[in-house]
Amino acid sequence: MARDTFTKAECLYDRYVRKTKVEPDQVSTHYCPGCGHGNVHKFVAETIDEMGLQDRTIFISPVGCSVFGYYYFHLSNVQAAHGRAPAVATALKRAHPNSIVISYQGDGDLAGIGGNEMLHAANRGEPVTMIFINNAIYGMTGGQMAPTTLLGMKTATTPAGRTARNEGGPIRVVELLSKLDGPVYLERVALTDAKQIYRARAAVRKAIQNQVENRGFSLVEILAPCPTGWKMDPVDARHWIEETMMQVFPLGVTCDRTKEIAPSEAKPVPFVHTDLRALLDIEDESEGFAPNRTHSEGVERGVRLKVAGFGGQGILLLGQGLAECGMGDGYEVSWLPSYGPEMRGGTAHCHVRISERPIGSPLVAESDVLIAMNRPSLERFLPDLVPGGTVLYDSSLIPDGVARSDVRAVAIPATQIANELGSPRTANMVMAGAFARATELFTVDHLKASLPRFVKAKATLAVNETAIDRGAAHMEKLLETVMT
Ligand SMILES: Cc1ncc(C[n+]2csc(CCOP(=O)(O)OP(=O)(O)O)c2C)c(N)n1
Ligand code: SF4
Repeated sequence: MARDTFTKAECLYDRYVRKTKVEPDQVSTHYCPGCGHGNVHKFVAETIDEMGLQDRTIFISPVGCSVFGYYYFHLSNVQAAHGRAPAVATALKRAHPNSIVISYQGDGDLAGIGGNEMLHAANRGEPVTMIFINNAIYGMTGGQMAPTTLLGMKTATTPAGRTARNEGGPIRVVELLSKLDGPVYLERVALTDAKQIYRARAAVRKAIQNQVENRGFSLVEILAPCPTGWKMDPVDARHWIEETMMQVFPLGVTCDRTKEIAPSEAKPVPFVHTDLRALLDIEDESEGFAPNRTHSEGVERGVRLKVAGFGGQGILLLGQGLAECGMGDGYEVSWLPSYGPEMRGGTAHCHVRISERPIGSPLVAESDVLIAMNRPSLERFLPDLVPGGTVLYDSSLIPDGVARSDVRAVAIPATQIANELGSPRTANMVMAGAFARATELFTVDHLKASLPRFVKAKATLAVNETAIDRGAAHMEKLLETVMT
């Protein structure tokens, strides 16, 4: 007897292991009952299985309810910043032309904050697949108006209903993009009844197939229910799409040039290597201390550093200075400042990486070294320091030390030394000197030579140099004590 067996697609995880400690191991998704995202995840996953693309596919999840795509898809996953998925997709596809890049976005993400990104990726005809979930609302944040919200529709931000005069009319994405030369395939489908769901599945399949055959940019807009945001039950939500949404967003293909373009092999986009400094006519500031590093043999040198303190202590400058100096010394470096309420008196911090190898991410989740310039910063970032790591802390402001016995705690009275120099703001450079001496990633002389690259007030160069020397000397003394 013939029997159909329905199984979960291979490229969806068996169990959805989440970060949360409350429900770490789940068989259900986080989506609300009746939500359209689940359907579409299934189409994408089944198509990838059918076409044998699991090892080649990179799924880009957006900011929105589908942000957790990586909990479900057993693929390469990248989670993009709000609206930036088309730019991320562009970069990934250009860097890995043989990969299958799927940008999956909601209407707030794709047509709102990321409207420009979407438009230009389509206009450039990037050969990627974009799946656009149009549920006429910002689902994740509680139902605010989206660019696709219908006129008259009441949302959290249009309590009296959207009006053309105040908010403009709903943006019809596939019609808009059809006026461009870039796209090869644009279609709007809907998750209403079985027939339309089947069509939606076929459209997703075609958009992915186009990429496999390297035909060009494809986007499928899917009218999807958001029962929670619409305050409807799942059945009414599907009817509402049919009766109301489809009047404004008619289903159908708005562009199909697929047949005009022969299948081909994806080729890398030629990348022109240019001497940017020469091109931009930038003075070579590194003159005087040209990179002098040869990569060390055996042990790889480098550091994942967090620098933290309060606004006004020159925390970001300290991190930037160490990164600048590392760069001048031939290291790969990154500096990631954290801006925010910290600027107004709370904690300020930055992430710095200095490495002999290319740096994958500027984020420092776990640090090897922490420079803590006040107590709140120490408390906040000490847990991220790896066992055996080093914390340099300003003992003038943190007199009671460090409450961890598995790390090396080094007390540097940075503020006191800076005060002795008559320049309290140089406490950061005292720390920089101590850091240079402690890590020996670069010499103290080199650090001083690089000062003009990041200290703008030239009149303060001399006192900053002295502060570096004092920090290094203090560290030297501590090291001597340990050795003897
Ligand atoms: C830069 C930035 N701005 C705003 C937000 C808040 N935010 C999170 S999700 C979201 C809207 C998502 O709506 P949509 O793209 O329609 O996806 P849905 O949740 O409906 O699937 C917003 C505005 C954010 N996280 N980041
Ligand atoms: S809020 Fe809407 S889009 Fe988000 S999970 Fe719930 S039903 Fe889906």
